[in-house]
Amino acid sequence: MTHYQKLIEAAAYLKQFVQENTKTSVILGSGLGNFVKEIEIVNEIPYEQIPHFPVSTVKGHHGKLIFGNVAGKPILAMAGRFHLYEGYGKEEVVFPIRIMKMLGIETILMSNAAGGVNLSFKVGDLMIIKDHISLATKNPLIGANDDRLGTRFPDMSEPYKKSLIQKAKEIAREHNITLKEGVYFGVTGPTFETRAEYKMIHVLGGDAVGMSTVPETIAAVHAGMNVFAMSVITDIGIREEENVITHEEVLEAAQNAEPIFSTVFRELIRTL
Ligand code: R1P
Repeated sequence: MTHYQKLIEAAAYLKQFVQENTKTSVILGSGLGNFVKEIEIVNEIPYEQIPHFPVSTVKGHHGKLIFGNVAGKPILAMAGRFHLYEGYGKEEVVFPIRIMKMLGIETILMSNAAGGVNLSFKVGDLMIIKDHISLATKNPLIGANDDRLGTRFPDMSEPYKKSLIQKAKEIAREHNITLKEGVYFGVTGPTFETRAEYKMIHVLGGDAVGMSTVPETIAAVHAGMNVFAMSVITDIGIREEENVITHEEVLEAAQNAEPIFSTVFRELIRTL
């Protein structure tokens, strides 16, 4: 069965759960699953139930699609995403993104836990992703292009929609929230970065580094969808002192920042 046929089958199964006029989806990163408290849930579908859908294997990723309402707007939320380091191929990592397109989603709000590379960042900071560097991760569009999914050579001059970034900044001002802004450097993981790698990422222009989001954004842009993405800075790997990073610390830092993150996402959804 081709990738496209699998997408069609999964989308056909999910169509029954999609509320009318659902145009926005949310992807919840590591430790950010508590955003589901903001959702007035109508349906929850575990990934195992969805034909051809991968399953979440990472702690802090719940593994279900949630259909519901946030701020009175119908949304689709992915509580748990897929990463290349889990052993998934590029088509599996972006499978949900393409399903979203088939279900009528126009705008995806993505989140992730990321390591701080910008020396002015602190643990718990929220960073609007204004751009990304994809060179150290796998481009999901490598291989024969299926024109039904998008064009062979997608433009990437504005992967993260400027108008959405503008709205997020206005929301932050209104709620007295400080948001950083920067470039997300995508890697495959699962190893956290070495000191030398942190330095290299810094020199190359990365402000934060993480193991997700970039392949998803590329697939979303390929499909003609709008993307807004925000990182929670969960550790500062670039600092010189003794600095061991664990996934448990990443989850804890993300959970601590989650209420502020949730405010931004909820209020952004309200405007869409
Ligand atoms: C490492 O702690 C994990 O947290 C981040 C990294 O990418 C990695 O998967 O997860 P998300 O990007 O899914 O938030």
